[in-house]
Amino acid sequence: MESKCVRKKRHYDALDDIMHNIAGHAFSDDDFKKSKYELEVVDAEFPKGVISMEETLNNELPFLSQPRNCQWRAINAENLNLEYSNFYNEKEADMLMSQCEKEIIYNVGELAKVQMFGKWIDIPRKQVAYGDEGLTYTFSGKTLPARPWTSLLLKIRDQIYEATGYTFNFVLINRYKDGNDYIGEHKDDEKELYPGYPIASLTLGQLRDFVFKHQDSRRIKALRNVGTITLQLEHGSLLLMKHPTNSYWYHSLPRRKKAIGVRLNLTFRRMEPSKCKAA
Ligand SMILES: O=C(O)CCC(=O)C(=O)O
Ligand SMILES: [Mn+2]
Repeated sequence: MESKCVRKKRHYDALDDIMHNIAGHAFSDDDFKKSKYELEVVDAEFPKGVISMEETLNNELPFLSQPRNCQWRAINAENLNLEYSNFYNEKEADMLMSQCEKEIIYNVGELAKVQMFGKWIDIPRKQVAYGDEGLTYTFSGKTLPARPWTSLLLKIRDQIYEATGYTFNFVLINRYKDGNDYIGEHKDDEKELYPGYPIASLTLGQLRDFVFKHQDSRRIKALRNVGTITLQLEHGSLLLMKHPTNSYWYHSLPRRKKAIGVRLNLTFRRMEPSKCKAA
């Protein structure tokens, strides 16, 4: 009879195959719960001495353990307080992007819809949240549960901490398959966000316009004209959105038909666990 270890390893390999081959698509919530449960069981009983995901990352993406040597550029306007850096170089960003494309599992079904004008519609991009257990994120009538951190996401989060001193317990990931996918004007001002804490936004892939509009200048009958600020967020870049930006400025990633590549964006956030709604 097959030993318990061999059975566990076979099981682990099979899960690993699924995780890597479906390349970020189409897991249902049931699949997710099942695979999470099984991975936990397998991890807990897996024999010592077998190469772990952590070691694999250290071998394949060694730069994830090396201090960043990045220059920060301040971008300021009235109540707009941003810092920008080329956090990962092009080669590093390529490797990170391909690893994210292999392992990030996006929401499907009900979790991929939002309520607008009383109707449920598919969001115009793919989205998923990862983070500490029990954290959720509620926007446009939808509460997203955080999936458990992966080793990769934890390493990126920790590297941002090393470089900035900011600690995050949650990351929201958006995948824009091409320039038809977008995110509309909004502020990141949800109740569960820790008040006044920065949001760190890591971009991988296609260069796209990222537009800031002051709340007083949005409508046709705007109160006044505070100039729009358009940034082009580069592959591997990190944008720190600091207080009080999200109290005054809306941001968006508009449609750009000519942009043909995939863009991933990871916004690392600090949430207040007591303010998160149950999923
Ligand atoms: O894709 C981006 O750069 C930003 C995404 C964003 O604003 C959000 O998820 O709140
Ligand atoms: Mn946002």
